[in-house]
Amino acid sequence: MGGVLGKGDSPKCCIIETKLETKMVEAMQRRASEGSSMKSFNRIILKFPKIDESLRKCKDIFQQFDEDANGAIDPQELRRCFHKLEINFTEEEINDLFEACDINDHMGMKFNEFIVLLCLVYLLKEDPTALQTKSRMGMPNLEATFEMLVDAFVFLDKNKDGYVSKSEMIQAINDTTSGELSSGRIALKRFEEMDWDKNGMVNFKEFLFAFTRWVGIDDNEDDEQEDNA
Ligand SMILES: [Ca+2]
Ligand SMILES: [Ca+2]
Ligand SMILES: [Ca+2]
Repeated sequence: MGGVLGKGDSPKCCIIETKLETKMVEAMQRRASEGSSMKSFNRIILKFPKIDESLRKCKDIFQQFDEDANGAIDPQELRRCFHKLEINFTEEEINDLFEACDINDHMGMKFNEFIVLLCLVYLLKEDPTALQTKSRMGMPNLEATFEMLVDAFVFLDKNKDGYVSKSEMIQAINDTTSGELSSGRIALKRFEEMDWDKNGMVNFKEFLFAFTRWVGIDDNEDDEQEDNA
């Protein structure tokens, strides 16, 4: 199970864990070269409620593809979902995405995992040759929200390497809350919340999962069903 990591002696050599992560970072670097329309970290925070609202509406899409209504999207359901949305990913790419986003190893996408997955698809589907106006997934409203999230990440990733480092996070927050003594500590706390694998770098997937937690989309994780298998 999982990606083949090669020699894992040094944590630093494992920054790029999987082919999917490589693709994700490359796509983000391409996107970063276009720049960000975000002007400050505050602007990003001001957009939170709007992003939250839009992602919650995505629940309909989730329910539509959760064909057996068991509260999770399994690999078969995901394949049919991709087919319906005309997302032409290979079997391997779909499996990699599933594994990367199924963080609880339940063999099913929960709602917040599904959102993260769709947003990654949005990023990966970027076609530099396509017209700007062309919808990538046939869900323009949701895609506009995903674009905001990508844009926010690009804003934070000052050196455009596809990762947000701790110092980039501190810089972004310090620029916003000048003079506040606690701002550095808040930045660090935010960063630690995002950097799940504690490798000192936050990739877009980690950013998205942190985001769904901040806006409270995984609030209802408490009432997840017991596994009766
Ligand atoms: Ca299901
Ligand atoms: Ca960076
Ligand atoms: Ca990390």
